[in-house]
Amino acid sequence: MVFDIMRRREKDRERYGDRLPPGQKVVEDWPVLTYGGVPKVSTKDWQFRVFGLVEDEATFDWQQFTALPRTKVQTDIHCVTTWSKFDTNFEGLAVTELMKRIRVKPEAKAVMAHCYGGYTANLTMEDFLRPENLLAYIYEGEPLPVEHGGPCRLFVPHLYFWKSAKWLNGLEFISRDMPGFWERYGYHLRGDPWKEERYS
Ligand SMILES: Nc1nc2c(c(=O)[nH]1)N[C@H]1C(S)=C(S)[C@@H](COP(=O)(O)O)O[C@H]1N2
Ligand SMILES: [Mo]
Repeated sequence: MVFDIMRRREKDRERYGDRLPPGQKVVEDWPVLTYGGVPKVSTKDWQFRVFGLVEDEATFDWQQFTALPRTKVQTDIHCVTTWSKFDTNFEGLAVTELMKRIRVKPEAKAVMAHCYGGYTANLTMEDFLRPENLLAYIYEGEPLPVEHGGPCRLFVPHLYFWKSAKWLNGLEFISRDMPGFWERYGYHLRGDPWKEERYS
């Protein structure tokens, strides 16, 4: 019931204090939220492409990609559908490490994440370049489960989790911030959970 849910959120807020963004409740499980089907891509066929406003386009296969340095991040995640999950452990290629290996043109102001299956999500350069952001392929020490975006997903934990595009297969550098898939359907262009930037 709506009233129960609201009371639970209030309680969680009291219990977890400033760690829980407004309007969120804490879950122990990890819900799956996917629009449409789950694309099944083996690591043998997987490709990741960097394109748009870059000096040289680049494509990585799984072997090349996973040979790059690996970073571990432990942090909380927040979904716009009001669940938050504390202390998740993700590993993968840090965005900051990827950026050492590509040359982005100065006019690039934003990034569009592209996925197997056609999903997209936009980020400003500032939101993209944060040190905790990953191209994640390990969760709790195991390969990222396919329903959660395996082989590889974007991981941008300071924004609502719809920005963490699953089944990532490309990053496109663009000259201005533009709406991705959910943003075109009324989700906020940025999605900061602390400001409750849920819908626009
Ligand atoms: N490719 C793709 N990525 C996606 C989605 C999707 O439908 N397709 N859903 C987004 C939404 S709305 C959320 S809340 C999170 C959910 O991730 P999870 O299923 O691993 O919890 O993935 C995001 N990334
Ligand atoms: Mo979501």
